Amino acid sequence: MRRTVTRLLAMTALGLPLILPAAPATAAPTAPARHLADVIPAPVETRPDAHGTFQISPLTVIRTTPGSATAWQVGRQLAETLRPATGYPLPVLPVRSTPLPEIALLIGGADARVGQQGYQLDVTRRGVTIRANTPAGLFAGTQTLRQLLPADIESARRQRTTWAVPGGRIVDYPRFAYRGAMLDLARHFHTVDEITAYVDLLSQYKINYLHLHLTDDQGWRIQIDSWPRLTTVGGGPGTGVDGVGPGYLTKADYKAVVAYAAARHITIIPEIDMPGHTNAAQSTYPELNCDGVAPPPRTDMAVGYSSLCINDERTYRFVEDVIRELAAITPGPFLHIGGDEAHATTDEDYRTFMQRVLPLVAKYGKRAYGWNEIMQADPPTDAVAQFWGTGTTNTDLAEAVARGNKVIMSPANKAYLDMKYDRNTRLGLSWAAYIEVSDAYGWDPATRVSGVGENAVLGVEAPLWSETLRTLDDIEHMAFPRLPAIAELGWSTAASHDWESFRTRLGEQAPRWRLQQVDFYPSPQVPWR
Ligand code: TNX
Repeated sequence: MRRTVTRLLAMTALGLPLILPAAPATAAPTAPARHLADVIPAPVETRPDAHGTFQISPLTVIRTTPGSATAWQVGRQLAETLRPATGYPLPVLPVRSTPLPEIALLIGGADARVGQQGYQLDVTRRGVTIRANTPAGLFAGTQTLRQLLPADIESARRQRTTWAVPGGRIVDYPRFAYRGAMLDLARHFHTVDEITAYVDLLSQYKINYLHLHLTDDQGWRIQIDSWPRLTTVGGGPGTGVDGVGPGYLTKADYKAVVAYAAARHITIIPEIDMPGHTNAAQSTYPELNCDGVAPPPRTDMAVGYSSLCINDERTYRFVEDVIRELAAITPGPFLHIGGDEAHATTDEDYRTFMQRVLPLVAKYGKRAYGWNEIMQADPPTDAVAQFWGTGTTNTDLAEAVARGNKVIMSPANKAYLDMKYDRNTRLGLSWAAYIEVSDAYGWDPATRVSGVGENAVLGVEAPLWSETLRTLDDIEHMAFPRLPAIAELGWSTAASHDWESFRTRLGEQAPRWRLQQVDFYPSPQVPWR
């Protein structure tokens, strides 16, 4: 690699301007000057310097910490983001210094506050320097840099002739370590291309976990070798709401999603919902039913009618096979075991089931994660509860927090992306609430539920259930613009929470989304550009 670098440098010094693409035929579109704080999520600290504007030019290089393959990888991703619209070569050079104007991505040397996920970004006339302790922090910094450039940077074609980055310093790091999104593949299947397109959008807003709801009453969407009919039948033709299946992820597909997300510093969390929400498995394998009779497949939207057979050892052989195979292809720390709406399971059976299953998650090296109902089973204190209630009290949850369990906040009437914006929304449900952008933004994860304070909250997650959603456009229309609201609640300080500021910054995202062809909902609450 060294040799390539030297050659590239020599080329750059000698004749690079000669090989630059011709200037675009059309005049550069005008765009307002960006400000350092015009970013979502809002950065912790910004110190603008009006004299420090940097212009990306044909000579700019992206320099990364020598010897760090991961920093170089972040540099390559940044180059790939910036090349189409600028038309500049932006070589990525893992070298100690260059005589050229540079965007430097450096491991180490940042403000001590940035921790494991944050970054420091400095812009002067001579260049941009992003410093972080980890590649994840560098990646977060490059997502900020992207938003500091004119919106045309998102264009797939060369657009304009000047690319200014506003001068000054940003020191930025998250309020919560966990900022998640969830996608439901069971009610309607979503392909690898759709999932990875969603990953691209999530990563721009510093989301670092994607939870995949892989199984439910309507469909089973992940290959399990020891129970092969789960996918060929349970994920086969006619599965999904309204019977529009088939669809499932092979293990190769799943690994491809994991790797794609990892390259964008997003960790995949798989969910197998149990002991309820299991009709797809039970209609495929009769032995998973207490009476040995497979119920018919279901393609309606009802919930709470299915239950695995709690006092049958075959159930636990099945569950252990699934957990073992899934853990083996999941590098992330969490395995989600569902546990919601088990209305067809008695309370006693529910506890019995969870006390058998929770140790299996640990046996295969994973940390158990489940909907808040799992706290009724007194799980070990490293188990994480996902709060999805609409109220502000939950005794089981508060007691679990007192024992030491941590919580992810997904209140259904605030954070559910499948809820309609208002009564006219074409897609989505409304059982929890209508959720306009101001509702999605207008709550605090650390004061939402009594007894669940800042230290008990690991973070936030925005679930997107797919009963009414089929296409990527459908997903985008429900997630945008509310997903960025949840992302800001997870990243930015409570002190910076400010609706007027947020809605203005949100409005400025619209030109980017248009260029990225994101089918967002143009909420009347937002001053769209
Ligand atoms: C409730 S939220 C469910 C899901 C539905 C969703 C629809 C939760 C843990 N369970 O089964 O898809 O509502 O909004």
